[in-house]
Amino acid sequence: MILTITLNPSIDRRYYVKGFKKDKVFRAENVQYTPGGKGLNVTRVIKTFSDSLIATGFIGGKSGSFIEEKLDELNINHNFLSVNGETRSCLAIHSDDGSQTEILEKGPVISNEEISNFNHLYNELIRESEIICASGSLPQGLPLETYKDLISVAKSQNKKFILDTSGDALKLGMEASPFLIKPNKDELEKLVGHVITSNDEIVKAAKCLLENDIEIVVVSLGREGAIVFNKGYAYKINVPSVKTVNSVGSGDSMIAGFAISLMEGYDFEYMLKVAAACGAANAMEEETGKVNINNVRNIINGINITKLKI
Ligand code: TA6
Repeated sequence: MILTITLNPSIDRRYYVKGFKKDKVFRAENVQYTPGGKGLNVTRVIKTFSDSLIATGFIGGKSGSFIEEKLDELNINHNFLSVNGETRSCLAIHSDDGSQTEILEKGPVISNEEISNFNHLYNELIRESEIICASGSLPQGLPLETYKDLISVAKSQNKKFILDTSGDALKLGMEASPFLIKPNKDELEKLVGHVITSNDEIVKAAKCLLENDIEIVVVSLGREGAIVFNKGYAYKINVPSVKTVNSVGSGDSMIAGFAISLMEGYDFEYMLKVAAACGAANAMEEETGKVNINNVRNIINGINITKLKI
């Protein structure tokens, strides 16, 4: 089973606004509210392929209830820790010029007691899970070492832990050697402390990350696909171009593809294709964190992988 962790979930509010500019008043033409936060986007894509899944994290207030109702409607198993704070919203404003502007709230302040209660819940839920996916930012009140501690517990029980976050939470999480991380180019530059301008520099930077005893390093490159590093090889994944409607959540969908592939025991290169195809298929959908299985299958057939010794 896959356990997804969303410590800072969100109601993702997506607006389509023609001619969007700052300092003006607009009426949104198309509004969508979805249970979001990176981990819940991952969750909803996993659900497209398998029911062997449970979602956890912190949830609070009316926004939290909205999210739990939506997950119930989607028949997604969940067991969140209720907190006093209010679960946040994240806004994505899309416009006819193809732009998308995101405004991400910080999320609620989590108390020490709530953190302790979550750790007990996590230790319960992890028993039945082979793969753990933790994605997204930390809400206020959580120590920057939170992911590092969760990974250490998972590794002590030989569970595979996939971590998709950024900044110091990622840097510290890496110290516990998660099974897979997926920094995008910006996150990779922050990790190595310098600008990256070529694929050679990506390779060099990723090799440093592999030294943390991380099994798989995925550097997601948006429309350029991704470069995956594992056991002394770099795999450049070339994805066929797709009609992009909304690319928000594509990185999360890629994580879902890796989790599903690990659970199903797919061979390594097929896993790369599934993950990259999920990312591309998500961009074809208006809804964040959604893929159409037929699109995933068609994209897989169009993917080629270049394998290089590093
Ligand atoms: O990756 C897209 C997205 O998950 C949005 O749906 C929004 O929820 C945002 O990222 C949250 O990011 P964060 O890193 O704060 O968890």
